[in-house]
Amino acid sequence: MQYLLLCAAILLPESLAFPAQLKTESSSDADFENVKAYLDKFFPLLTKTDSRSLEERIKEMQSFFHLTVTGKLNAETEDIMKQPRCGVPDRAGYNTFPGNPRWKKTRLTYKIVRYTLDLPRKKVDDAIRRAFMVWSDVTPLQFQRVSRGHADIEILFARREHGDGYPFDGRGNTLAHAFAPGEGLGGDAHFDDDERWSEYNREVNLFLVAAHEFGHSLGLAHSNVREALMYPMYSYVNPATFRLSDDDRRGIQRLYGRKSSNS
Ligand code: TQI
Ligand code: CA
Ligand code: ZN
Ligand code: ZN
Repeated sequence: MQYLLLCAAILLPESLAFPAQLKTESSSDADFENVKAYLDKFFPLLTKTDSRSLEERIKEMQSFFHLTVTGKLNAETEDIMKQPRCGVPDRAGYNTFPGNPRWKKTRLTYKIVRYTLDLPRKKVDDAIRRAFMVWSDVTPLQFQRVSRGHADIEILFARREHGDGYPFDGRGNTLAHAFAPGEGLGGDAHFDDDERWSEYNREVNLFLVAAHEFGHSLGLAHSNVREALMYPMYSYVNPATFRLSDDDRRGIQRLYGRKSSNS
C-alpha cells in the first residue's frame, strides 16, 4: 500500500501549503484553517454524526503516516502536510498514482472472498457488480466474477487487523481501502465490517464506497473536483441515479481509453 501513503499527500494544492510561521509552536487562526482544510481533504469526516475533534483527526493522520501519535501539530506532522505532490503537475481534477500503475489487460477478474452480514449476499453481489459497471461503462474494461482460484481484484469485509498491516478502526473513520493496480495485494479492496453497510441508507452506502474504491483499484488517486466520485469526501448521492462525473471519466479513460462502440 505504499501508493496510499505517498498519495494522500499528493493532492495538497498550493493554496493549502503551510505558511512558514507554522514552524513555531504557536498556532494562529490561519494555521488552524489550513490544518482543518488538510484534514477535511484527506481525513474527511465521513458521516453526519462523525464529530471527531481536530486532535483526534490529527492522531488519525499521524498513525496513517506512521508518525508518533500525539494529536498535536509538531514539525514531523507539519512536514507531511506541506509535502509537495510527488511531481504531479499543477492541474485541477483527477490524479493517478506515481508511475501511473494500471492493468495491462482489459479483462479483469474479481472475487468476493468474505461477506458482511449487514446485507444479504445477493445485495452485496449486486452493489459490487454495479460499482464495477460504473467503470466498465466508459472504458474497454470488462469485469468477470469468479468464485474460486486467483482473481485480480479480491474483495473482502474484515474488522481491525486483517493481514495487510492496515488495520481498520472500528465504526466510523476509515470505511474501506484499496490498493493500486499490481501483483499480489494490488487492486484488492477491503471494507471495514464494523461499519453498517447499507443499500439505500445514506450513512455508508456500499455501492458508492465500492465504486470509489474500485477507482483506486484501477489506478485513480483522488481528484480535487468537488463533484467527482474520486473526490476524497463522502457525499451521498442516490445510487439509482448516480452518474460518473466528466472528471472521473477523463481520468479512467486516460489510463484505459474509451469504450469501443462495438463492445
Ligand atoms: N478510505 C480512504 C479512501 O478510499 C483511504 C485512502 C486515503 C486511500 N487515501 C487513499 C486509498 C489513496 C487509496 C489511495 O479514500 S475512506 C471516501 C471518500 C473512504 C473515503 O474509508 O476514508 C470514500 C472510502 F471519498 F468519501 F472520502 C470511500 Cl467514497
Ligand atoms: Ca472504520
Ligand atoms: Zn486491508
Ligand atoms: Zn479514496
